[in-house]
Amino acid sequence: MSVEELWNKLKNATGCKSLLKKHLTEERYKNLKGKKTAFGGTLADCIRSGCENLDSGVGIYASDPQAYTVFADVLDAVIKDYHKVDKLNHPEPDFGNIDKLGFSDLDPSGNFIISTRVRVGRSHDNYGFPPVITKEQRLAMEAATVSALDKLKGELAGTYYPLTGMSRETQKQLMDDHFLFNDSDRFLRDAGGYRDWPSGRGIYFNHAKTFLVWVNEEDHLRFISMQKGGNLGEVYSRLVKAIRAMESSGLSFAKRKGLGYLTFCPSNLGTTLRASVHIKIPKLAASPEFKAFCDRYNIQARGIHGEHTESVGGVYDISNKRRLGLTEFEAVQEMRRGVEACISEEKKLGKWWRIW
Ligand code: ADP
Ligand code: CIR
Repeated sequence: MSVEELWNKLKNATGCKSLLKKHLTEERYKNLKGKKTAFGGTLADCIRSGCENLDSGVGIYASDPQAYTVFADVLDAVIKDYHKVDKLNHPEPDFGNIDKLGFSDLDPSGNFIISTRVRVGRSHDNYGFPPVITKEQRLAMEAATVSALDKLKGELAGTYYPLTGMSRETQKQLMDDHFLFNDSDRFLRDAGGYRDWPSGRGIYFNHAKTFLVWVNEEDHLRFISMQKGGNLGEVYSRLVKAIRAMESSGLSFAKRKGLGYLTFCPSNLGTTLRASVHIKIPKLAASPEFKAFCDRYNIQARGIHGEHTESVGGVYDISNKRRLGLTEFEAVQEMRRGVEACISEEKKLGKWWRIW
């Protein structure tokens, strides 16, 4: 579809609640429709997914790092709305003191939290995002990444497994165990996320599968630390060490003053950090107050197979919703407070159920 067709579809949509629909006004559309980034990215590349999928929550992606400047008129409005900030003055990275975090296991009883995961996204400054990157560029970026990963030592040392050539059974097992990404997100597909699939994609993990790197999934890179149970302190500290090691391995990551680290989706900008638990909260989740509860703590509930999936057996993925306008340490603290509140509320509801 041409940019005009995409725009008309969005303009005429009724019941569409996306941030794209809200912020791409006629005036902004007219001003931006003819623009192009140095990577060749257009307004159509940014809005295609949100116009094809009118049930999008955000609805817009950045075609490449420069889109945040060229299409700032609409992207800035979406970013402020999603992250609930008035100004785009994201602070410099601050991971806190990992030797003195002040939190460790959020669920020593082991009754609620099944596993804990913290991830960040990183982009290479000199490559476009999925709508514009070529197969050759993606392969070159994969090679540069793998040579940096090869330098990791100690607990972080591991092996890179390209998706090309990986058996379907191995892929399925890694996905079922929540380690590997899949290729079935229609929002990402329509944004160009699966072009030339599986070429240039892959996963790196250490022996214990507690540190993983996704290459060329939604973002150029995703660094992930995860383990069973609720020890957020261990998971977060491992991730911070990994980020520092990757930064000193010669890779340079896209970052802008006021926006923080750049990612494909504006919902991930800033810290790019999503700290999550898989947690058993069947009673709280069934309560009519659950949505308001999540909003109050700035947390987001997802199903257990990732975004846009359903919960299974009352187990939810609970994470910090905001990633921009606060430091990495503050984002993790926001998630910690939300998870502690979930546990305490679930316990309270459990008591009431027993009395009745
Ligand atoms: P992200 O945007 O953080 O990459 P997704 O929602 O796409 O997250 O999920 C990616 C994968 O990570 C999915 O398989 C999901 O089940 C898994 N995952 C997320 N949080 C946890 C967690 N706390 N424990 C185990 N797996 C998790
Ligand atoms: C949406 O707008 O609902 C999708 N494009 C997803 C937005 C946030 N998620 C993401 O980046 N993975």
